[in-house]
Amino acid sequence: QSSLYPKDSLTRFTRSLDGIWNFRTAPIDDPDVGFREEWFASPLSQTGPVIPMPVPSSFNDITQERSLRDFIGWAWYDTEFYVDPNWLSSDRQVILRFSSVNYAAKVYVNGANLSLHVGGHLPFEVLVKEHLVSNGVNRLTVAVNNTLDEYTLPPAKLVWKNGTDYPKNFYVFTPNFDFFNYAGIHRSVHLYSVPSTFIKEVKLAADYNYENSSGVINYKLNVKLDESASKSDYKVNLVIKDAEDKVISLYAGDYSGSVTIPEVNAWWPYLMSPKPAYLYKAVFEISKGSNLVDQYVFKIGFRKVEITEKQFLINGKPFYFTGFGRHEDSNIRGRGLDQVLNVKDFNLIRWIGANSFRTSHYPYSEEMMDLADSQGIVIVDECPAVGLKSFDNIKLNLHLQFLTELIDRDYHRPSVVMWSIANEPSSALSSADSYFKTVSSHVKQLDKSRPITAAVLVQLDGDLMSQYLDVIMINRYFAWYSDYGAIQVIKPHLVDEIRRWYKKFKRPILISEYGTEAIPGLNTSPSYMFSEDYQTECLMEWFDGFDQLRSDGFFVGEMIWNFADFMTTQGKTRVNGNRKGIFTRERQPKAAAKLLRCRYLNIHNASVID
Ligand code: E9O
Repeated sequence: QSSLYPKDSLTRFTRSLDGIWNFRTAPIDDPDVGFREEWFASPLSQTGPVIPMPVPSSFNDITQERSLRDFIGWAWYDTEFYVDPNWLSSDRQVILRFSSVNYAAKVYVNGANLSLHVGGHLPFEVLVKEHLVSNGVNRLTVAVNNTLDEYTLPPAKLVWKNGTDYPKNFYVFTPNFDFFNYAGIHRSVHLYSVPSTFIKEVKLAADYNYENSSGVINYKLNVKLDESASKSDYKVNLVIKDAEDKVISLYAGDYSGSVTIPEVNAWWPYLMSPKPAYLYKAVFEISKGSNLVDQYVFKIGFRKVEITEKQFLINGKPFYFTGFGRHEDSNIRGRGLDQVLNVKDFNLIRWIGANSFRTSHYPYSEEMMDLADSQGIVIVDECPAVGLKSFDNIKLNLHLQFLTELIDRDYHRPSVVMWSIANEPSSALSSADSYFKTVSSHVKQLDKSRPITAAVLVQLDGDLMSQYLDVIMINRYFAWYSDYGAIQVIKPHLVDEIRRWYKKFKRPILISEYGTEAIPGLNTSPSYMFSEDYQTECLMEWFDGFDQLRSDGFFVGEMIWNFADFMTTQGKTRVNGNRKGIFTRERQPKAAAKLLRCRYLNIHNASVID
């Protein structure tokens, strides 16, 4: 169940439970011991030895233990906190919210089991007031399971090796994807206080009409009513304020409605306007008589996304994606939320002239999405459907559920221009046809305003997914995963193949992955794979090819793989991770960064002088 991000307002008060929690893992050969011995019934430190564990963070890289880095199974966390007695009064509710726990989580408050949640990247919350006390300390226990298998999304393979030539309890864990399966409480944990009748969800869209510069807000409130209350007791107000906090519209309406504002500043992407990312505030209020009951404030941007047979349009103007595939990944923290890193990354994105990125291969933090909204960085919002090598109903149901939760969470965001429903599935299998038909019509039903896309890897002849996409994204690695060292194949392969895709499907196409690995400081002439020279020389060929395709008129963007080096599962092609970054994992530029910067800024007619 998705939810509004916890924010303070006149009626809401939030507190973070982030900090250093206690932590221990269940032994590999007795994964369920924590449930059997009820580790949630007392402080975790009384059940056995615990170590300090930061929240939010992945747990994998915090200690010096290989066994914890590679751990699979149940990991236990707990923390203690006090609650303001006013929070427990009869006209209030208290909500506990997790923004991301990878992969499955069981939540206990003062020993009571309140929630089991599945899915590693989307928020969930529970009402907790009746389990809290104000005359003593409260304990929050979370059991996290990071096991991925054929029944999870993303999927993986877990194989136990029982031969006498293997040590006891030896397993091989092989995800169907290369990025490291970081795990733990990855984003913030909030406790927040709301009135007992409160705004639970808002479906909110701000559309821009570029013919006459007007804006239209459509909304639908889902209000959780106090037991004794009825819907008609309440009035709904919507106040729109501009960036200077001036009220520009007051609307007394219903639980759903539509408001037109005759003249608005549009939300424009970075580099597409001297005044990008203009945000308004939409203040939702419910009141009873003259009493304000609840208030929630959104930031919104008016913009319109459209596609033609050839073009991707934002506010009626052709948009060309200059961007990246990315990861939430950094040293020590793994996939843990890090606001310092997020702000730095956005500065790098702007410095290099990127206007967009894809949230490969899972939903990113709401904090990151806020930065995209406020800085005009366009987002292709991807769900965690990576590594689909077979299709069945268990996967399909998870896939639909995660897409519903993602769209609930991000629907109001101006930065989000497309939903990406998968990355590199085995879309040539005959079972892929009905599978993607169902997924795509599910998304269409939830959002009619945004195109659907996905990243395709299979060949044109076999692919059964693209027919259900509005925009086709293609991942290609000429002269990297094939034709090693043969830089000269890149341009002809690219131009020939992409033209054939367009001829068949007649819809906008972009390259969502291409690139090579490069070890910074490794320089070779003539160029040789893994050197910075090889990466830059390949890029020049790709760029030439992109320019040829651009002149055809249907090619709408280039997203390089990857923004930065990132950690992977160990393997013979991985030298301390995937090194296809334009930046290192520490966010320093490789040689290719300057080249890419000149290209991106030139495309947008922006100055390359710092
Ligand atoms: C998905 C991404 O998460 N695409 C992969 C990226 C990579 O660098 C990975 O990090 O490995 C590329 C898949 C390309 C497979 C090509 C195989 C072709 C053999 C001839």
